[in-house]
Amino acid sequence: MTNRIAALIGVVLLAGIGALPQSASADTIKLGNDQNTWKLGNNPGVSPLMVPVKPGDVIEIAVRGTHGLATLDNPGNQASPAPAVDLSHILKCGEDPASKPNAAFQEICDSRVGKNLTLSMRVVVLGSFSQDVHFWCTEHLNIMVGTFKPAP
Ligand SMILES: [Cu+2]
Repeated sequence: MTNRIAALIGVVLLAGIGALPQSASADTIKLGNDQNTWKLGNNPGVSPLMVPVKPGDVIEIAVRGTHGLATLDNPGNQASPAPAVDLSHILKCGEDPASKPNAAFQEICDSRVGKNLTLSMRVVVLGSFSQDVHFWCTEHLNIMVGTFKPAP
């Protein structure tokens, strides 16, 4: 316990003097929709939407209307080869990590009991995330697409 506290103090001190790179801090990435396009934070919606993320970041996906997110094997707006849903990129709640060795994201399984309910899902970016992962809307398919990209 003492070691953990000492390590924590060390991190705080390093952060205070700017020794830690910017990428050391995890961010919450808010992914939403603007009609039938994805949008990042308060920016206008575009398709395809590029979403820079890094390991440790939490992606919170909250939509208005009927939309959902599914990862793909190819860019969602690509003609050939046509994209297909490929959920091997995301470890869903309750799934055995061994069943998806290539997963770059993991769904966060937080209990909502006793909290205000929101129509959202959250995933955390895993340390294995190192290359583009494409996605589209489960309802609007190739007209509502995006890509999670390694943050520079
Ligand atoms: Cu949609």
